[in-house]
Amino acid sequence: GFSYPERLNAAVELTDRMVDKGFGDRTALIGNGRRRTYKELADWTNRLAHVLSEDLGVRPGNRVLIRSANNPAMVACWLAATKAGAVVVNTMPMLRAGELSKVVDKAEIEFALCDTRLMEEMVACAKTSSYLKKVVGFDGTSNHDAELDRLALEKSVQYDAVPTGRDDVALLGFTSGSTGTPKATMHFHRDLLIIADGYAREVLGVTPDDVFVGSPPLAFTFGLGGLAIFPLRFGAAATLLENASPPQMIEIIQKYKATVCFTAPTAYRVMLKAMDEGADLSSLRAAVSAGETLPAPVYDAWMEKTGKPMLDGIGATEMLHIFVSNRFEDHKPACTGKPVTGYQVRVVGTDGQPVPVGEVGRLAVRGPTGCRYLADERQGQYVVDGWNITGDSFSMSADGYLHFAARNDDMIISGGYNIAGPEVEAALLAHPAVLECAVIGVADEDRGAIVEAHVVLSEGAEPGDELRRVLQDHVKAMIAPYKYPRSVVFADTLPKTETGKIQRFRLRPQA
Ligand code: 3SK
Repeated sequence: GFSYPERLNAAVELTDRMVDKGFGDRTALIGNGRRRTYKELADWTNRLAHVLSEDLGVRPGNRVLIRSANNPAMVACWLAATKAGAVVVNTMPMLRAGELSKVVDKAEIEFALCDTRLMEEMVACAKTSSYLKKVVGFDGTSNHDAELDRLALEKSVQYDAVPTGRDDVALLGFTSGSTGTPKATMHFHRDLLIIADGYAREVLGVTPDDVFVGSPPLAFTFGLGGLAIFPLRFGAAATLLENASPPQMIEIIQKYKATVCFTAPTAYRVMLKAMDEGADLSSLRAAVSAGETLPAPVYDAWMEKTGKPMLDGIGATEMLHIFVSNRFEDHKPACTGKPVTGYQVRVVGTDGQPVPVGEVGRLAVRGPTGCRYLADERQGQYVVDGWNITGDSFSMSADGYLHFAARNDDMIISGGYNIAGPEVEAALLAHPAVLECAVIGVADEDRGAIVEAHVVLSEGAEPGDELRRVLQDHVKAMIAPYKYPRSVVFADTLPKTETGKIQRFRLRPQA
């Protein structure tokens, strides 16, 4: 197990403690054209923490919202608020006032730290909120040209961080949920370190020489772990991109010789293509894929081109980070791997009991992190007898490997058959004409539902009836023919969340 002192402030461990351990002169963060050492980051966050405690009046346990794109200033604000004992809610820059209000109301947020470039919607939210007391701007470009930065410059670089308990709440991870009513999971100070000391140490073997890059927003726990907590816990460097498109990530990988990448399969497909055109990504030693299931062709192509496995993993905001993963020394295509040390998993039926080996059921997990929803009756559905029941269907092989089947709401029942939409997607993606696709079930009088594929074509492929038939035959040849998409819709783009997950529900006719 993991053991931490009773008094633990995770932000201190990631900054001042790293300086004490001798990492002061090493690079911690790179972003917006600047590089910060661990000493600079410790000083910066201490100054900011003074402002929060003394000028704004943030008290331990107060909730503080941070609104920003991925940049060093956002990391500094998160660490500073954590040092001040606040409970932080990181939010994505694209949220509108109405969405921010839902978050503010749910978490009863009193303080907001907002990149001045994103102030408009924050102010609109504050106008209607009965909870928000103060909104303060910071300069996301790190020129220290905003109120929070100006106040911080006056402060000491020494700060006595609030001696929080290891089981005090440090972070609220928000998920929108399929109904649109946001849910917030409470995570403790120790949880923030467990994901590093578990997954990042055991699976990735992070060292101080690593340089991280990636696309998930810091507002999403996948990004906060992968692009802030993991590098900072081990004295490594994180590069932060405000708009992490694949071309930008490629540029950063080449410029800083990045070694660990966190992103989703779609971005890796673009990187594979770029490698064909001469991009040099040879510095990467770890390519982590999560958020969407990793199609076997992407895994195969990466393996062939780099000689290294792409590490597919599954996590959940409710669990904080990845709890099942492939390993460098143990990996397979179309397989999510085995539980990360400390976690146990089982595949259960609707009665909550384990299903036979090889059968599809809901993935249940328990371990050192877990779901504690803030004031939400859905807690009783998510955690049953100590098991966290995730939203995904998996099967488990006799030797304990987990294989993704579908998100629970992506199972299609057609003509009496259970068809996992992602399996049809994986077959379609194996065809060179298909760049991206999403498979849904649409109502059908005869069959109850039919499989419908929404397909974005690769450059040069011609949409039309001929290609439609080619793709249908291709699927029939790859998997059981009854699974083929009876309807194929050609699309320019697919609806996605800001974190890159395809929103299949938005393709469904009733949406
Ligand atoms: O797969 C996910 O959705 C996820 C969520 C939170 C943290 C990490 C991951 C991979």
